[in-house]
Amino acid sequence: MLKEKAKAITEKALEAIQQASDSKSLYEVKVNFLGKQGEFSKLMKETGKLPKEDRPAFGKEVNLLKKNIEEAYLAKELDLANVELALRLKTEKIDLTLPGVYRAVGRQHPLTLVIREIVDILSHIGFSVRTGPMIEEDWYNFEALNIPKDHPARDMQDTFYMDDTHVLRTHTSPIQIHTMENEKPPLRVLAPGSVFRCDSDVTHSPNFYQIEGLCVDKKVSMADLKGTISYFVNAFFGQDLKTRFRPSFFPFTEPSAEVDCSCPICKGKGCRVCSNTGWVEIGGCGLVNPKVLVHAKINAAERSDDDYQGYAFGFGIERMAMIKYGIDDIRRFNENDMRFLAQFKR
Ligand code: FA5
Repeated sequence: MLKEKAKAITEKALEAIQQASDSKSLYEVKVNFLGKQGEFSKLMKETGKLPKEDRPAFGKEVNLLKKNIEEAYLAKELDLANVELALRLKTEKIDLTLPGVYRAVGRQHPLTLVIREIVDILSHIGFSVRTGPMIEEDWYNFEALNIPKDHPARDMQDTFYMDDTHVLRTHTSPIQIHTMENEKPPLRVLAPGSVFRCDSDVTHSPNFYQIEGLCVDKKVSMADLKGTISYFVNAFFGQDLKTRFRPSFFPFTEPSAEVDCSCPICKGKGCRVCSNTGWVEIGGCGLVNPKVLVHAKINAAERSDDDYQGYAFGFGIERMAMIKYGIDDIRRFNENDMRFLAQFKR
C-alpha cells in the first residue's frame, strides 16, 4: 500500500518536473516533493504502519525513487537554463557605447594648490616650511611682535579671544617668534597656516589662510626683500601682472610696506574685488623690527655691528588664489560647491 503511494508520488513529481516552465516553478516542485515538509517526508512518517522487517526495503526503494526525481530535476534545470539563456541573448542587448561606471577622482582644494605652489617657488631660493599653533599665547601673537597691550595696532586685527592670555592667531607672524626661539640663524622659513579675525565681506573672511616668510641673516636689506618678492610674484602670477610696494606700518617691521598686484579681474579698470582702485593688496612686508629680534633672543638688547637683520612678509592665500584664478568672491572657497572646486588642477 505504501509502496504504491510512493510510486504515485514519484509519477506526480516527474510529471510536475516536465510541466515546469521556468526555474522558479521547477524549484517549487522540488520543495513540494523532496523538501522537509514535502510529499516524501510525509510518506516516511507513515513507515510505522509497515511490519518492522519490511521497513529497510521500503526505505531503500524510496531513496531510489527520490534519486530518479533528483536526476530528472537536474536535467530539467539544465534545459531551462539553456532556454532562459537563449531567450536573454535574443531579447537583451548590450550597448558597448554606453559610458562605464564613473568614479569621481578627488582633487586638491584651490587653496592647497596655491600654498603648495608658493612653497615650491620659494623653496628654490632656500626657504623651507615651519608650523605653529592656531590657539596662540598673547605673547607670540602680539607682545613679542612689538604689539603691546592697549596699543592701537591691536585694533588692526579684530581678534577672537579664548581667554585673557590666549587668542585664535590673527596672523602667521607668531611662527616667526617660535622659529627664532628654536633655531639659530641664518634662517629662511615659510609658514603657511589658517588664521582668524572677526571680519567678513566679499574679500574678507573670518577664517582665512596666510603664508609667512622670514629671512634672518647678516646684512639683510630692503633690496633683498624686494628682489625676493618680485621673483616670487612673477613666478606665481606670470610676468604680465604688475606689483607695487606701498609704504605702510606694521609694529613688527621697520620700514614696512604693503604689496599690491594689478587687478586681474578688471585689468586695472576698477571692480568690486579691487574696490575700484585697479590694485589688489596681497600682503604686508618689511625689515624685521630690531625689537622683535631681541624678543626672540636672536640679538642682545645692546646694539652691535655684528647683529643679525631680517626681512619678513605675510601674504593672504585667498587673495592670491582670487587674483590667479579670477575669483570675485572669497566665500566660494568654503561653499563646497563641486562645480567650483572641480575646475582647479595644478
Ligand atoms: C598681517 O597679517 C601681517 N602679519 C603681514 C606681515 C607679515 C607684515 C610679515 C609684515 C611682515 P595684514 O593684516 O595686512 O598683515 O594681512 C596680510 C594679508 O592677509 C592681507 O594683505 C590680505 O591679503 C590678507 N587678509 C587680511 N585680512 C583678511 C581677511 N579677513 N580675509 C582674507 N584675507 C585677509
